[in-house]
Amino acid sequence: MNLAELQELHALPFFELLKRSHEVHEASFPAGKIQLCTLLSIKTGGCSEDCAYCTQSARYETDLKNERLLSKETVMESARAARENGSTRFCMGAAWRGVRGGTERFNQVVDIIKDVSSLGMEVCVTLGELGPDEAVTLKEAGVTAYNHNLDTSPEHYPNIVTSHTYEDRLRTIRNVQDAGMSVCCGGILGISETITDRLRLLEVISSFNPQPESVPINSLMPMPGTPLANNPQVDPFDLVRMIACARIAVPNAKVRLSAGRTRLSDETQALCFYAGANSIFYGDKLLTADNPEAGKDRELLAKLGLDTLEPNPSLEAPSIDRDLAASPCCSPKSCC
Ligand code: SAM
Ligand code: DTB
Ligand code: SF4
Repeated sequence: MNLAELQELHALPFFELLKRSHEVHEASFPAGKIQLCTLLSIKTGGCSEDCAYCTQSARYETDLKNERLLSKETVMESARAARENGSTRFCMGAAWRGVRGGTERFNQVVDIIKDVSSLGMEVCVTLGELGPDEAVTLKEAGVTAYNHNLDTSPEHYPNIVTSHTYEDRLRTIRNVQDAGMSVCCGGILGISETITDRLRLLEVISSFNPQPESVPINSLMPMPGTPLANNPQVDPFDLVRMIACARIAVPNAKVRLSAGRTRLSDETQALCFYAGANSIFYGDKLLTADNPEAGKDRELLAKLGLDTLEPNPSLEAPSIDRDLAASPCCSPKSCC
């Protein structure tokens, strides 16, 4: 979808937008099913990058304690617990600029992934920048999806991150797609962006070939010590509108209501699910930040009569549309 189409959608009366996005959702997914995903930070803090929202950047003075890469045993313990608690996707995040084949840490992560992928859950990792060879290695190790967010528009990105570029992010996404992994790519609201920035993000994401398999929508959790620590909370209606636009722009993707749920009312979350969100991070912790308690989420889903999505560990990446131009992942005019 192009920017003009997205702007037209976004400007609809709230309930008209919700009606349309709900129809798209019903056409693409079984009614009333939410995917539960568990996140684990396998390498916390000390990151070289300067993402202005992130407590894991080494550039800011935050309360976060840096940690080494977790052992395989520790990760497996969390992964087994996640499966027992009903999660069907296990996402491992590392605070790195990226990974390079042949290094000790890459080999260790690959070894961890091989074991986690034997548990029958979808395996998602987010390790930063990847080259083509690293992407193939991760695919072969059993990764189902690679999370690499664009976070905002190409225009606003340099205001938020200066240590790598939007182009770098797009290159990694292309490598992930070429290796046959699904792409998980979304954004973050509340980082001083305009509505146009949000819609430009959706314009870029919706022009990927293939479109991403999942689109996480995060709301800023302001982290003391980071440049965005004092940013105001996102208007809940704006969050719902963004979810609805994402659902329409990327109809077959799981739209994940991601960071920031601790500050949302049950009613706002219910509107997000109606608008097309069908996945959440489940468990008391995200990477470093708080998430609603699992019991509270179970209660909310039960109150709304929502069920959970079955696991699909053999999830195939969406296929590339060969009839479209062989652009990396978005057409130059809609991107950078
Ligand atoms: N280092 C990897 C990378 O940059 O892709 C992976 C981890 S990074 C923490 C993954 C995503 O988490 C970011 O792209 C951003 O959307 C989200 N995120 C990070 N800090 C956040 C915060 N304080 N509030 C909300 N979302 C946040
Ligand atoms: C995504 O889009 N959100 C998740 C996951 N992908 C890796 C991360 C949210 C991080 C929230 C801040 C924290 O826990 O430090
Ligand atoms: Fe590092 Fe990722 Fe945080 Fe940026 S978002 S500082 S790359 S961990």
